[in-house]
Amino acid sequence: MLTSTVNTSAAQVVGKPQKLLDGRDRVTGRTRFGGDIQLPGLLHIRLVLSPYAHARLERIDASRALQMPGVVAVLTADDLPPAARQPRSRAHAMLAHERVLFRGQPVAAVVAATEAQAMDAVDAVEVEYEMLDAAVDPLLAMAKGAPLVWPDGLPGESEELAAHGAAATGPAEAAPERSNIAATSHLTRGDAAQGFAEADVILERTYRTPIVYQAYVEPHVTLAEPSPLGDGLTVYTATQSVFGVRQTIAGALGIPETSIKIVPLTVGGAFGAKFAVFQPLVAAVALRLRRPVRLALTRSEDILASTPAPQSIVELKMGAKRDGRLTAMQARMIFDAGCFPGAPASIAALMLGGTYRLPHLAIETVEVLTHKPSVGAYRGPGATQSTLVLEQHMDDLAHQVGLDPIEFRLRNASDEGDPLPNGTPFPQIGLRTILQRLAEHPLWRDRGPAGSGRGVGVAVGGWLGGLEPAAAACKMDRDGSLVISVGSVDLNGTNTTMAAIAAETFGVPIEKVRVVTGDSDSAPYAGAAGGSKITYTVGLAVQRAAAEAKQQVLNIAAERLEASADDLEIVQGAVQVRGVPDRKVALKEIGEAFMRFGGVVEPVYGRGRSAQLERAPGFAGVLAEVEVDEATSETRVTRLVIAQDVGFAINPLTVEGQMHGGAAQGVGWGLYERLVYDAGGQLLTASLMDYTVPRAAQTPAMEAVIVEVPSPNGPFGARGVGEPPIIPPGAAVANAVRAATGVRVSELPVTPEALHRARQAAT
Ligand code: SMO
Repeated sequence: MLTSTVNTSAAQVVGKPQKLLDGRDRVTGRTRFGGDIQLPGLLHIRLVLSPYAHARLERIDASRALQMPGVVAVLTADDLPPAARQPRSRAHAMLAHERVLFRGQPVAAVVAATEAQAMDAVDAVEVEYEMLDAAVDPLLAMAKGAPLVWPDGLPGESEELAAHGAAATGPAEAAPERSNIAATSHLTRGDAAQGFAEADVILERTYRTPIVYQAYVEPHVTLAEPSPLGDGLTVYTATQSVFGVRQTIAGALGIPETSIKIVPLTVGGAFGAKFAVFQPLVAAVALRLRRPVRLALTRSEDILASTPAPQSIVELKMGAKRDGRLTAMQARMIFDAGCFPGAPASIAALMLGGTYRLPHLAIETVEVLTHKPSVGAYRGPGATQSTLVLEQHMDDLAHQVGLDPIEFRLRNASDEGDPLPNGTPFPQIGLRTILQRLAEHPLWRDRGPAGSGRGVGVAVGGWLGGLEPAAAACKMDRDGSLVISVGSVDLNGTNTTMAAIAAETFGVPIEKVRVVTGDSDSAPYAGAAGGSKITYTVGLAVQRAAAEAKQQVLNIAAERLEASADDLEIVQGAVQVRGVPDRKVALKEIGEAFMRFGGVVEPVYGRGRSAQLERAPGFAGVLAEVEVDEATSETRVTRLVIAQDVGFAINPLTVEGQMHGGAAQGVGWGLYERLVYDAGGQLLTASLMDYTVPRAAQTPAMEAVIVEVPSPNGPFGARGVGEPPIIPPGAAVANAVRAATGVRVSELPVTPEALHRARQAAT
């Protein structure tokens, strides 16, 4: 068994800043994306999107569209596999059937020779709708008598249950009343009432967090091409999840997974939104027409029809003693899931009740369906919403008990062994270390008195970290260089991290390592690039693969050098006897020995596998300094410090990049970003003119403080780093606004209008 942690102080490659392997191609525009790919005979799909949030589809008349130049087909749900007409999930609901469930839902797919021809023909498709009342606001959607999103039963209910339901529950009157509540959960510990009785201070408030668009640079894009022979197809797609998207397409189309080959494309940003959404539709169209097709959404289509992060409404009550110890939490978290279930309620509950020690807690989560797009993941899903709320509350509680906000957090912060709300104890975590580092930082220490339009806020939050088995391969080439094969998509520099791990483990410079993300047929298994798990899981497999390849090389050299493999080391492209540098054999020589006709040495091909059993949670903390304009109530973040426990920074350059990018998005949560629907379910923010993603001028000067509390299981002690940095900044900014103005805006984002109103109400 290989141990995963090594003495990193002697490391040559890991822990040193490494430029991205594909950085030059990216910045010079040579990288090819899905929109650049050409296939012979490629047709283009454009979608007819529903103008209404809820309506009956009365008639779709494509006759005029079909006569337009270049148009090959106009397809509706009736032309697609049965899953489209009884969808269990958003990805299965390829085109609307009988009813539309949200503004922007795809209703028909127009296929034409060029994109422009398809776009013109979209306008010629005549759709008759009968408008229906829509459930848009989640609280109204929960009320009795609200229009139901699924009047005939929730999707995702097992077919077996539906088929046997009536018999099992007796007469129809006894069946539970239909509602838009898709799921509820309860997590309790101790007795919350007793906890509040023991409290000296109790704070109760309702918070709201917005619907947020993931705002990746590249809108969704997928191509599909039927196999020239047989029933299969190849799908080229910008996805986070090679094997997951294959499974989803197979399920939606009712064909075997093994008849589908997924070729993952370079992803122009994803942040959780690019698992499987439109791929089944594109695959179904390609198979139906037996022609290669592409669907590339425009920005507005992407905002309207993709899967944003859910809105939350959180009723939160917490109690504390005068000495600063928390006594109890009671919370009700309502997530608006849109038209299909899938909100991250359980992660949210775990972080809401797990970040601090709470002797008594009672957390209820409610997932509500509405006539809006079904929600998807967004970097730190659930944990971000929880932290936005919890950390505002903690700040005000600190004021009420009269403690420094960091000191108050330190008195309650969870540590190794403390239980999450589900009873699972935390492994070793860096939360307390981060709080200490923030407390010592000059931005906090010298922050001066609050008020006068300038303030500094603090917040911390964490991510539990994903797990999934993974395999990897490491082969040596003729010249002694290495090729690493992985099945994970490189969203954020992980392939460069894999190269560093392999180079360090094998003993070659990073320039001697290439990393290939294969297609679903050729790549070793890996989970989706999500959950901050690629370095932690695939990285361990790569480390083991490189170690095995190295052992093979040493064994080959041992015979040639008539030495024990244990006495050999790889130095400057050669295997040499330790301490006897002139007794050596070049890696090239070994490569030549097996890559030739009649060779007698087995090829160097190392394999590594991992199945991590324990999570490696990653915490981050933020100090944000803001200035609030006295006249306009506009908030500007002037400085931001982010400290993050990354376990071990295998590539500090990409780790810092993750911290900067996540923090910028976190500022978006706090101050700018919000998809706004009107009462009828019309989206009012369907362009980047109306939806504010922080621009450079709105992104503060940042300082990244890398904290390294090694994880026992990650390669070189690494933890996942992707999600944590987006989690605390929004609350830190809101707390800074509170410090600057004395006013708490409990509904995010803190817009100038909201802050102005809150200030007026406070005077
Ligand atoms: S939100 Mo994710 O894809 O880790």
